[in-house]
Amino acid sequence: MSTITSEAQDLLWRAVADADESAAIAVLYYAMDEGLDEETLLLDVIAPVQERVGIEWAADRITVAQEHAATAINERAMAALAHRQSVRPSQSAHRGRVTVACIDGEWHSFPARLVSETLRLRGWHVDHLGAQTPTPHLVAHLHRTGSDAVLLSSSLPTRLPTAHAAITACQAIGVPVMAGGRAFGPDGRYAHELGVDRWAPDARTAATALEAGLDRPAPAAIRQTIDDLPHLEDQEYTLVVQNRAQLIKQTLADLEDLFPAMRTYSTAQRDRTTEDLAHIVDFLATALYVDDAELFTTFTAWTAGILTARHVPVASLRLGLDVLAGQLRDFPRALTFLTAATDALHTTSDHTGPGTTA
Ligand code: B12
Repeated sequence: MSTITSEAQDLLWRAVADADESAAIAVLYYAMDEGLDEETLLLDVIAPVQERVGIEWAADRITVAQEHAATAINERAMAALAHRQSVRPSQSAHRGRVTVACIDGEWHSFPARLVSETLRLRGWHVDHLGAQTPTPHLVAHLHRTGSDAVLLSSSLPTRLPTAHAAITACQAIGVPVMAGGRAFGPDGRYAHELGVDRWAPDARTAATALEAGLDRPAPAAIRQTIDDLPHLEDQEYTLVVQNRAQLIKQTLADLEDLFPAMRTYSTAQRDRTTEDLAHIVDFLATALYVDDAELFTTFTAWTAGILTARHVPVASLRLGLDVLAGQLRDFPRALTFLTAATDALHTTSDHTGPGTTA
């Protein structure tokens, strides 16, 4: 990395951490005048700074409000870059038309925006649909515009079942699907499992793959979920999703029986504990959907890190998993995943009861 790139990263980080939009834009314009091109600024300056925002939040070194402010400024910074220079002839949309969208329920539009802006710079006409695009509207858009390809972005693994429906719906009308974002796993394993035409780890690789061309799938009847994921036949995923509310309620009640001190929790603490349990159930359901224990174990390890940074005992998470396992005695796959996650968490000796991050 050049000195100017790392300097720009450092200065941009300080500007967004101080919620200083003018300083942020000034850093980027200065770096541009010093010769950094827009793609480098997007992917080697703004993107790493945005990742750092997540790391600092996870470590409890910045607040949620600071994270929101920093993200909002980085979004404006991307727009400022896009509109500073008039499009050069080499950058005009000569390659074709593509659509970039986030899966329904997915609010992380920033990564998708990075992909869109990169493709625009590389000469594509991009329809950027942004966060949580409902699948029927996405399909209607593809029909109307005749997009050459659709690029689907997702950051949260819990959106994978919805992503699967979107992928099959787009392919059924003959539009090739490229997927990307953290939800699909570091090696894109979930994207491949869900039958995408292409997965790419980052915006540059996505652009190169599009330039090489994607084959159009033959329009066909929508594939049934079970065709891609035969393990769903055991109904564990469906039953966990159908009984989600009851599972959360019962786990909370069981925890209160085990730890009467929980009955004195404030409303905020109780809401937070319910939210944490809901995340656990949602990630467990998603692991069942893709039949991958690692998806759940990665999530519980991440949660343990978040709790530790906030001085909440990890024993509370182990306890939640134990109580949930008690309710899922007749679900062999779910039990295997819960056991794997519990084993992976470090054994802690404290038994102070379920904590919350509130
Ligand atoms: C900003 C942010 C938010 C913002 C999003 C605002 C916005 N406009 O995007 C808000 C506040 C809305 C948010 C909400 C939540 N967030 Co959030 N968020 C982040 C954060 C800090 C940055 C995301 C980002 O922009 N990253 C920067 C880019 C550069 O990274 P990237 O995703 O890797 O993108 C590259 C590639 O993946 C790829 N790519 C991406 N999309 C695509 C698509 C295609 C087709 C291709 C080919 C490639 C590709 O190219 C990109 C560029 O090269 C991350 C932490 C992080 N480190 O990423 C958490 C993070 C993703 N969020 C997280 C969580 C938990 C949440 C919430 C559940 C929090 C809550 N309790 O409510 C909600 C969920 C909301 C929802 N339903 O979607 C967790 C997820 C953890 C997990 N186990 O899954 C993370 C990882 C935070 C953390 N460190 O723990 N979040």
